[in-house]
Amino acid sequence: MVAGFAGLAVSYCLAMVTTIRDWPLVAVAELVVRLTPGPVVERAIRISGRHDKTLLIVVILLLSTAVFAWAGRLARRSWWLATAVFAVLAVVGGAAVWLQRGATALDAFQVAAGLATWLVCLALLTGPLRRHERAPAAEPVPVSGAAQSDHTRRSFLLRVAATAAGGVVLGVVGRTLGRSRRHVEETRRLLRLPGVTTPVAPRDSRVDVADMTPWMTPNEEFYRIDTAFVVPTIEPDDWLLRIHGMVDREVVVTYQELIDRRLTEAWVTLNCVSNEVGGDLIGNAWWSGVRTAGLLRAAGVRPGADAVLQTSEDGWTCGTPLDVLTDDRDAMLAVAMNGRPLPIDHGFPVRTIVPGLYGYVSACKWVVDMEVTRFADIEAYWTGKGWSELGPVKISSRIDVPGPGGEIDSGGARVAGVAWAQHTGIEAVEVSVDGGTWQPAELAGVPSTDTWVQWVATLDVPPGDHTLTVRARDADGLLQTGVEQEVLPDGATGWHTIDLTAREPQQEDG
Ligand SMILES: Nc1nc2c(c(=O)[nH]1)N[C@H]1C(S)=C(S)[C@@H](COP(=O)(O)O)O[C@H]1N2
Ligand SMILES: [Mo]
Repeated sequence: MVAGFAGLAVSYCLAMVTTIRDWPLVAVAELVVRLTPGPVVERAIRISGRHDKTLLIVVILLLSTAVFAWAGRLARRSWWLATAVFAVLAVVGGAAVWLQRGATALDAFQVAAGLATWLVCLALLTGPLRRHERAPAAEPVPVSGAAQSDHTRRSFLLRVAATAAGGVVLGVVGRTLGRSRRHVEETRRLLRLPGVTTPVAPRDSRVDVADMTPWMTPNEEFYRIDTAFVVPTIEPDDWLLRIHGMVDREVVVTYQELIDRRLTEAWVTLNCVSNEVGGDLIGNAWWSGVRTAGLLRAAGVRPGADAVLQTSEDGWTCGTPLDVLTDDRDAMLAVAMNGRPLPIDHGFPVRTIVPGLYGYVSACKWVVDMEVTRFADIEAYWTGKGWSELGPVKISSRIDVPGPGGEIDSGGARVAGVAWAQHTGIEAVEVSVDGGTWQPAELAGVPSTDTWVQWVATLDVPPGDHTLTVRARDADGLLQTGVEQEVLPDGATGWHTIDLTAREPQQEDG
């Protein structure tokens, strides 16, 4: 039973901390309600009154307890039988979670972690007991039988107490953190930000190719990278940004003061320095925020400074060149992403966005502190781990359609992808089949040089297996290098190449 509760506690804590949904046990309760015929549900509600849901959860908890106890007894005979019982419970929980609206892999992970806890705790708790029971009574034992039995009992009770205490602690932690996350999520949902507009992607920004990546990345699909196990949950009313260091006067801004300033809105493509060639750690969004240039001007930057050390509420830091925060680009303290207040995972309530730089040197989420300083005097989170101090993005291009190993029609198929060189812009994209001559691709439109651009090319290839390679040229005339370099220390280089198979086009019937 204790092992069972520990597993429930783990899945509860994970659900509370990582999502705003309820935990797997409630998912099971919802599934039960859904599978129960309507009249029965109505009757149950009439009998139990407003407490129907609580009652159902209590019943499920009691039933689970009975099953846990039963599994424990089975474990006495065979460890595998007990494992099977827990596995069945996990499958039920997993199915219930999976059938919820918008379930993700994260929800499945809670169930998996719960199952793992069940098995580990069961092994830890019953192992010594089973060994003890199995020891033939007649066999001479080094210590007297009674002492041995005493020892086993004591260590069993200690393990039970430790496991139970761990479960209780996890429950309390999950409840506390979960409550603040849920509260912040509520505030965020109700937040109305005057001046934040709904994104309208430029009409010519998309190439007309089936299954092509959307030009605007929806918030839910935007890649996420951070070092936070538990993301900071900050109420806008509690948020403060301090700008200090090599400035004439320290500036402290509240959230209200920030959004009362003039808002800037721009399409900016953000990508991670850890993005491999052909990788998907990149997204394009409509950001609304306040330009950092004005705020830094208000603070009065002293001569000699060349960097801003940004610190997140959770202590993560990045060093950003001062000039990119003060020149005429749309470097901003963003409060909205794609027309909605920033998602918590993407930095709510305020994060920095700087066109032209990788995220690790610029895009501080949950930003609360900006210290104007000198690169020579600081070491930021990733630069302390071997990553480059400066992180301008590199010219890159990617093939999206077809996917690797995909199929196209021989003799005239459209292939497509994206290319980016933020704040410089892409001038041309070229493709090559089987290492042959480079042929120009057609580019879709862009609102500025700060976003990726979609490209499309028509291939005329004979049936069979081929490779397709893409490369881009930026607006300064610089050609994307084919030299392959890994992501460390300042971003991968090399041309994206995929294998594909060309087939005879299917003859249309009639
Ligand atoms: N507070 C905080 N901000 C952070 C990071 C982090 O670990 N913590 N990671 C950075 C990195 S490496 C990237 S690529 C971007 C990713 O932003 P996203 O998760 O909104 O896509 O955030 C940056 N900002
Ligand atoms: Mo990153």
